[in-house]
Amino acid sequence: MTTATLPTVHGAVLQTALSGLTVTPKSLPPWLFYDERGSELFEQITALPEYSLTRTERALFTAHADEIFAALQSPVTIVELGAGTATKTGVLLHAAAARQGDLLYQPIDVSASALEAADASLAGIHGLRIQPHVANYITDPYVITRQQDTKILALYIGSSIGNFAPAEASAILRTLREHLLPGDALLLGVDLAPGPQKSVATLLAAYDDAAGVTAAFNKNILTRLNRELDAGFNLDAFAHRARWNAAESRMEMHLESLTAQTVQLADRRIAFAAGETIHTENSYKFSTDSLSALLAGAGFSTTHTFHDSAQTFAVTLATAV
Ligand code: AVJ
Repeated sequence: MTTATLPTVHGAVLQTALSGLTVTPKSLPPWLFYDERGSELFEQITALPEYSLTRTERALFTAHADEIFAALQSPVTIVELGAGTATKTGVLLHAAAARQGDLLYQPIDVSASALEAADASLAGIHGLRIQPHVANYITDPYVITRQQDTKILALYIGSSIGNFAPAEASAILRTLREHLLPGDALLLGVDLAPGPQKSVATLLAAYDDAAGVTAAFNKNILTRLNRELDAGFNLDAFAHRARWNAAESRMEMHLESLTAQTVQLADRRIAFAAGETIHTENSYKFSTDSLSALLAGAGFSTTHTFHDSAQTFAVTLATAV
């Protein structure tokens, strides 16, 4: 693994922050959440009572792993977009390695340290060979190793795709599809929209938990800009806000300026009106129909959809056509 990309990160953060904060409405992209502290806070979010996505997806993997690999009818090599520390992936890797004796796993992530943690935590799986790839799967070209007589199963799980607007989500899947051949597969995990058994209130609580971990996660973006760019954000002058946007079927996170204030950022002074927000995240919520349409538009056809009984989360297996 290489850390050669690190020196450019500072420049990217500055450029991203300036371009997001010098326009109206203000926004910062969610990738800025995931510095070391932010990644730690996200891990804490996944264990919160209000945030069921991670637990539900893991339970779906546990319940259906054998069915998933049986449906593929062939040995596979597993590729994962945005693998991170791959904590949930272990369930799937275990099942696949047990079926086929040996398994090549190709996690792709922008964070070399996360991939090192993945490597360490998966070391116990018998027959597993890990080939990590440090890359940003959105902006960088990436490579998938194809083994003889083996299908590729791509994983894009954790509702990661939910952070992207429909056009971008579709582009991510189309780029992935270009790496695949007909008969290869995609396993996509997405959070579902509110419905008869999933209230908007439940969703709001998942993004504004009682312990304040999500608030800390959101505000950490300002801490990061203070540290890395020597910006002058006063954390007490901003509040965490979570909103359900029904028209767009998405949760939104914002940081609301509690007063009129100006904040120094590099050579710019950024003015905030009282009540003005920085939009930091969209988290799109899907229906089975919107999901199938997204997949079909990118060259995949849905073969199996697994969800929990309350229909809060879905894991979809799709074939490249
Ligand atoms: C990692 C993008 C799936 O959108 O639910 C958790 C990130 N944001 N709490 C999500 C997140 C607020 C998470 N994803």
